[in-house]
Amino acid sequence: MNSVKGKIVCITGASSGIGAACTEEFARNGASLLLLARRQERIEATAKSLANKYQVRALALALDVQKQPEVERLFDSLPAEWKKIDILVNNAGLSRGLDKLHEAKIGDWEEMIDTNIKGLLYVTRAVLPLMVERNEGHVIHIGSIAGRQTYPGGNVYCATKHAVLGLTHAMKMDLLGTNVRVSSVDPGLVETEFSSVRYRGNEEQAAKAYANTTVLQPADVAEIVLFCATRPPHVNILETVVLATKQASASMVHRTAPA
Ligand code: NDP
Ligand code: 8X3
Repeated sequence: MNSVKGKIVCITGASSGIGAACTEEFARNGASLLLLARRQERIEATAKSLANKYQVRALALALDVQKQPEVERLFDSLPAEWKKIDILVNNAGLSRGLDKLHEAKIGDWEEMIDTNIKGLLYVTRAVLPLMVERNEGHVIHIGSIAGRQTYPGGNVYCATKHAVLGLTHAMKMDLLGTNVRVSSVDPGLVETEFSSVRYRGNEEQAAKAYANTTVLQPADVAEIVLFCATRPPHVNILETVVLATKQASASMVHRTAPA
């Protein structure tokens, strides 16, 4: 096992769901954590609590990954002791709506593309050059089963996650000859705020995604992210698909009663 103790791990979207679970998992294993998200109070509280609980270093900084100049400024102005990022977890992402393509709101597309593709690229572009220069590091994307299949109304969200998988493969080629690793961890349904965000706070609608079945929990995904990060340096897990036992594909979920 390649320990993450003392390594600097930067997690985008650390304020909720999978990102928050990754934060806890890496802290439990002794990493130093750079937490990024827009909801600063949340990540500040998490940073404080993890620092106390696991005696690790944790820094929380507000960031909207859609804003390229802000992304660049944040990484440029990191304190010296935080600049050497060993592991970047590109987790920040969202979906908006499940409208048919010909009925969807353009603004929803912009938000998903700007966050899930462009945001991921902005952060990666800011962090990766130093990894390449140091000839070490690991970028882990949180993709999705939606990056391999589609489902009704998933159109643009699925396209953004297909892009993430494509970028993973492209980066692997660009990084060939360096020791920098890249992985995509692609889960199916995970119980987080994702559905609430998709339905803009309609909790009744959101709950249906996870009703009458057993889906993955954020910690299930975080364990896999840690597993990828802790392989020996010569091992690069490129892709991982993880589904709940009760999910067979992006659109097939076994439920005990109609949701
Ligand atoms: P959550 O809604 O619980 O978490 C999403 C996180 O992304 C939040 O911390 C949010 O922070 C952050 N985020 C969203 N937009 C931005 C932005 N513009 N700038 C910075 N941070 C942002 O959902 P999940 O934990 O489920 O989602 C995490 C990732 O997992 C996403 O990429 C999602 O596509 C993917 N995924 C989710 C699955 C699921 O079923 N839940 C399955 C497969 C993949 P804040 O709002 O504070 O900025
Ligand atoms: C999130 C899970 O099934 O809504 O990527 O696409 S799903």
